[in-house]
Amino acid sequence: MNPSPDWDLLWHSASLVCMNEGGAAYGLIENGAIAVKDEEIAWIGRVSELPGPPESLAKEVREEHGRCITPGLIDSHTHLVYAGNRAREFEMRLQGATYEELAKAGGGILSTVKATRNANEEELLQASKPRLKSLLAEGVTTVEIKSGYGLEVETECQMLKVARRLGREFPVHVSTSFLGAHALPLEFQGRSDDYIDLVCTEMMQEVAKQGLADAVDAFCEGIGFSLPQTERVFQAARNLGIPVKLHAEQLSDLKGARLAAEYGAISADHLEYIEEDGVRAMSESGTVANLLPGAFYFLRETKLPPMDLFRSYGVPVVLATDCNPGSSPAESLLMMMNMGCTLFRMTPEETLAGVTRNAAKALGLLDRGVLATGRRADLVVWEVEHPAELSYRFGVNPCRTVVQSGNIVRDQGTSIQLN
Ligand code: DI6
Ligand code: FE
Repeated sequence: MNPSPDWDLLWHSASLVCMNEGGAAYGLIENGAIAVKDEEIAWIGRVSELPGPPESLAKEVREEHGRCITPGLIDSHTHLVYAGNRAREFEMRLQGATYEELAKAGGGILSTVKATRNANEEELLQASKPRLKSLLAEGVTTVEIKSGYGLEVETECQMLKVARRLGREFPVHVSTSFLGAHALPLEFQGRSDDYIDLVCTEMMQEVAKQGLADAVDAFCEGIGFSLPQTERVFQAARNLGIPVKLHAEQLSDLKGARLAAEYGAISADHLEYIEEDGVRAMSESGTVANLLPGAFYFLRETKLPPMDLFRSYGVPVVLATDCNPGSSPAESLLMMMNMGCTLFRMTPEETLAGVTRNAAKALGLLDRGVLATGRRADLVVWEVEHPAELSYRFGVNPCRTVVQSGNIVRDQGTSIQLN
């Protein structure tokens, strides 16, 4: 006989959407039960296998009447810390200007750099909070946040400090990426190699010294940085022992994904223009494909990322919001799941894997992303009967309860801990 377990929380009579690989679709356990103790999942299985009557097993017991429970959602690519917005630029694009033309004319990313440099730490924090809150309301328990709108030592550090503060002030795990190589600041016009020198030396060293970056990212693109410049950024990161990832093949095929794979990148992101050689290299290095349908949609792109190649080479596919003021002012990961299906022809199961199990891989956080004993207790109870409903409906939020690291942080769709 099992000794009577002393669990903190127990949910039962739910459909457990475990998202583990290799078993039933979605790793589904019907009429399941899941228990949490401290910060971990302590038990998971069928109600019929519980070691006693549910009420006797935990301090708090909830019957879920067939609702779905998934792992906490993971938004693995955002630029949500920034000041200002680019609604005027959106109007200009709708009148015919392209994203690249605006960038070359000193608008685009550089206009957000101006606003972000002009904000102090508190203003930047206040501007970023509503965006994070929107994500959390839909069951996000882990979020990645990049720098890249400072492009000078002090403001890059300030952005990453704000990201870390958000992680302390809200019930969410924040993973940070240093994106100093996002755009060329005005004061370095015509001297992009000199700017990359700064990124690779003083800027990255200061970020590393203060422990502000969990990864290093770069924008390898005609309007960003070249392949050799990107490689210098990766070298500097390698020397400091920081993992790398890359914005690659968003608007053209510069072979960034292949370079990222050579450096063992955890993810390559966007990838609309990637070709088979890049996908093969990613599969060999275990680099995951992070697709960003919000940017594809908002820039009205037409070139689709090659889903069939990712499938046939076994490259795990991830979905994220890319939340940023220029190419994806999106604050809903559920919406990205719907777009993953409608725009990228992903299956609902692939989209859910893309914001759970595979998104955990994109951040190198292997303690989460699936429901299994011993994993971190990040989970969401949804007001849905089948997991396909999560990507099927759009513009609605069926999130009912969120548990982050073993604590109930949102209940019945209302915030109980957020300020
Ligand atoms: N690609 C993107 O889609 C974002 N950054 C990048 O390198 C856009 C950032 C912006 O336009 O502000
Ligand atoms: Fe991005």
